[in-house]
Amino acid sequence: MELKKKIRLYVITDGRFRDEIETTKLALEGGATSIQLRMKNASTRKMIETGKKMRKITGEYDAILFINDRVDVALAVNADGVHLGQDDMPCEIAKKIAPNLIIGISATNLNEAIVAEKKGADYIGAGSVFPTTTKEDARVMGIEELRKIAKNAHIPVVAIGGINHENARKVLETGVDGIAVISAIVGANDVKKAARKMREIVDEFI
Ligand code: TZP
Ligand code: MG
Repeated sequence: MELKKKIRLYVITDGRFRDEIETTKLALEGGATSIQLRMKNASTRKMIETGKKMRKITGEYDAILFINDRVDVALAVNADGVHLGQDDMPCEIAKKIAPNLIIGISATNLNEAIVAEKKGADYIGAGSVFPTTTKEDARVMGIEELRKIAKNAHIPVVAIGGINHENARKVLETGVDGIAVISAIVGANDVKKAARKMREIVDEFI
């Protein structure tokens, strides 16, 4: 299946809400199509250990596994891809080191999205669409900037930041190819149900 289809419901782990492995299983059962391992304060050893387990589970669901920030960990656990922010390893270097990894780049505005595409990114993570408390330094771009990115990009665009079951339709209407979610799914009491409900919304559009 092409990347564009596989990123339509992209769930990102957050140990502050729930254990990464439990999140992976429940989100996939609910219909997530991509999972990202995001561990901001873990040791490399712990990240690899967790990523390996996630590799096995995502494989069973034919879902994509991304690793946040770390090209080395993505290679070590045989992930499908890596997600890099504006301060992480530059896209062109990551591509050289890991030519077979899918590379996602974060963009907080249209210009960053255009540059990411030029540098060879495979998809764009566009956000934060709405205010969020999950990422401390998140910059809010709003729906109109997101719409511009969705319209101008020639690579898949995944919207991120403050997306929940109430505002997801507004996000999907911009023409993005997927939504990335932390708190509205990982922070829910019933992760599987929250993922399923979100997948139903996504399926109305994509
Ligand atoms: N990047 C931009 S906003 C964000 C990240 C990782 C946090 C998304 O979390 P939530 O809880 O879905 O707003
Ligand atoms: Mg990063």
